[in-house]
Amino acid sequence: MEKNSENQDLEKINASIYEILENEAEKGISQNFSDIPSKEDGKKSIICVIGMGYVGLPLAAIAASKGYEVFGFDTDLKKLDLIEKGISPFKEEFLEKLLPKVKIKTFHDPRLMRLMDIHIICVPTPVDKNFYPDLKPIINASRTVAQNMKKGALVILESTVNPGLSEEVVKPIFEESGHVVGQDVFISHCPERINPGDSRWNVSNIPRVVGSFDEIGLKKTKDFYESIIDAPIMAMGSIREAEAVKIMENSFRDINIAFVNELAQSFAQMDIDVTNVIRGASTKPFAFMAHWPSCGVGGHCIPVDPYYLIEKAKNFGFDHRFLRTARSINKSMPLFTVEILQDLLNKLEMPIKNTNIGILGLSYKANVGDLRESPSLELIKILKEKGANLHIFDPYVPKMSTAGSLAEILEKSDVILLATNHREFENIPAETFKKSEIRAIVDGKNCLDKQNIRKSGILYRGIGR
Ligand code: SAJ
Repeated sequence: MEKNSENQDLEKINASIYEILENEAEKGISQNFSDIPSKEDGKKSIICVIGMGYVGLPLAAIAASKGYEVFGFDTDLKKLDLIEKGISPFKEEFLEKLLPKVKIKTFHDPRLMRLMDIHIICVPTPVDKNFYPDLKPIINASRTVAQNMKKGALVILESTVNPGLSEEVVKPIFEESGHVVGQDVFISHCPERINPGDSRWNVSNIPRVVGSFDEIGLKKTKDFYESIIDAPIMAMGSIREAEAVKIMENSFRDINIAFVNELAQSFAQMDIDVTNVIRGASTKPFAFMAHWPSCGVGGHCIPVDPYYLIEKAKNFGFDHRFLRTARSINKSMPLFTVEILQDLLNKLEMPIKNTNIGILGLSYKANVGDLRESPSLELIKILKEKGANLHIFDPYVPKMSTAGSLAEILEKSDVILLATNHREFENIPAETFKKSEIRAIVDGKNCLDKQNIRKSGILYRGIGR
């Protein structure tokens, strides 16, 4: 593009930006941007976080708490409205404490991105029904930034991607918009490590790894994360290595969970309580890391990320059969859990059909209300197909609960299937179940009091115990 037409374009964009500013401010969607400190004021870089979810919002909040001017971009206006008011759109202790104390300006007109120095892409990386990675969110976000950013900006991808994605997908998008990577734009990857519901580890204290296409991008990125996170930031040898770290750490977890899930299935035949065996193995102070069997592996990370590597390796003709096997074992756990329930009902000479079965927990993990890939959904699907009369209670997902309280679901149920180890369910006393005449319990997260429940005359089975 010749210089003068580029300048004309710049003028047009700059002019339109201030027009947008007025409109957005009028609509009340965004703060009045006119008080944006320019870089010359000696202020820190202006940050744009794309995707105000579990990953982007905590990151935006911590950057704002460290004095950055932070802008949150999302297409969900309702979410932006809540964030503007300092309200977290989802239940997350760390956020609910920090958000009211910081200022995150929100916007949804991408042309404002020209005002910003660092763009951090935190959009989801789901897999489709065939478990093939869906890159649309990343491609759309990258295009939006590429078409609206100012020259010299830093772009950091936090979303989980397979090794090679930044080179093969993201970089070309910026080049197509006329940016020379390493000159007009610096592109890096810093895989997210958010652990929802964790009261100890959060975005402010979890170590990170960063990778980039060039030294300048690597330094800018490392400097940025070191300025907001009180933990080591490790520079990887390439952007591809940084992408591989996240995939590896989550595949490691999926494989280890599959290992104990397989043991749970075999030890159950040998009358061995696998959770006691894991506790025993955990007394070894080195070279062992406990994982626990359960009714299934859910969430937007562990059951999803291995597919990125499985699919990527296929391009090179490599079959990650170990990863695939682990995935199939973990995917089989809901059905294995229903088979345990069926065993107990057979002992009571009760069919699944028309029996009142209470499902405790919908969320994929304890103390959060997140249904993504939750095993509970698979359990409900299987039990519905078998004609069960289901009652559901999850205090973190009231909208999808059919019972309004624990007391209510116990009253309505003959048998209980615990699918999420929320703190509200852990160690419910045996007499509580007894009083409600519960006849059998399947403990999908091995968190109930097996001994006393059995002593009270209720049939009890856990996963592997
Ligand atoms: N699960 C088991 N057995 C286990 C651990 C988990 O069945 O021993 C199940 C959980 O019930 C859940 C699923 O696996 O359904 C995933 O559990 P998770 O604890 O791994 O929770 P996530 O999905 O929030 O995973 C996050 C991940 N963090 C990132 O991807 C940045 C993961 O890397 C962390 O290891 C994990 O938190 C964590 O340690 O809690």
